[in-house]
Amino acid sequence: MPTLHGVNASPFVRKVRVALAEKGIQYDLVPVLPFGVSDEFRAISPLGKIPVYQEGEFTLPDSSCILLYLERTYPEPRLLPEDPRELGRALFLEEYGDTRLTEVLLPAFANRIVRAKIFKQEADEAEVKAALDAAPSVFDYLEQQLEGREFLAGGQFSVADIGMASPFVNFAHAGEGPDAARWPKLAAWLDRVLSRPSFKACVEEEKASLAALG
Ligand SMILES: N[C@@H](CCC(=O)N[C@@H](CS)C(=O)NCC(=O)O)C(=O)O
Repeated sequence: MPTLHGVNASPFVRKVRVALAEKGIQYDLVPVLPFGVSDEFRAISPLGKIPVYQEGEFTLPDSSCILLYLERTYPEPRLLPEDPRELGRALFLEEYGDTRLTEVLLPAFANRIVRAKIFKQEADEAEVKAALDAAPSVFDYLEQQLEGREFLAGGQFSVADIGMASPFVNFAHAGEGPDAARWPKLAAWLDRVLSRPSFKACVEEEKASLAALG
């Protein structure tokens, strides 16, 4: 059985878990916290980051690389559009989710959950606010990308939806979400994507882990 190294509340680990669930692949999740990783872990993750996916001797870091590997190895159901332009769009929107969107949405989680609940330090609400100030322009962009579309690319659920929805789960854990009155397409898309069994199973498990932190 494949192994996934990482912790459940990471947006990048979640991307891989959702893809594995969509493709019906069983795996073991081996907990690795992304702080001060061991030399042994660094040997399979040169950047010291989670997730890393492992099948026997084969190891692969980086959620986007893992998703591409899974798509080639387990092609059904497809998580990448066939059309070359939609494929390019899907990969770019996944990248946007991994970078710009994460920059804006993760500070709330990093402060209110990681800092306050795991490290028992005071959340830096000024840092959260600075990140949230950029949220409207990012949400406007997403609202535009969803114009006339049920999913972000290729008329199907894809890596674009996985990569873009995943940081919103952390945002929700931190008590935040986009205003549905101002960004109705974004809110409806998020409901649609997060109500898939693949995402729901992750979110339920994460809520239980976070509740146990007190
Ligand atoms: N591009 C990487 C990003 C992974 C990433 O940043 N993971 C975070 C945890 S959510 C991490 O391991 N951070 C530790 C570090 O940056 O040293 C991917 O898509 O997997």
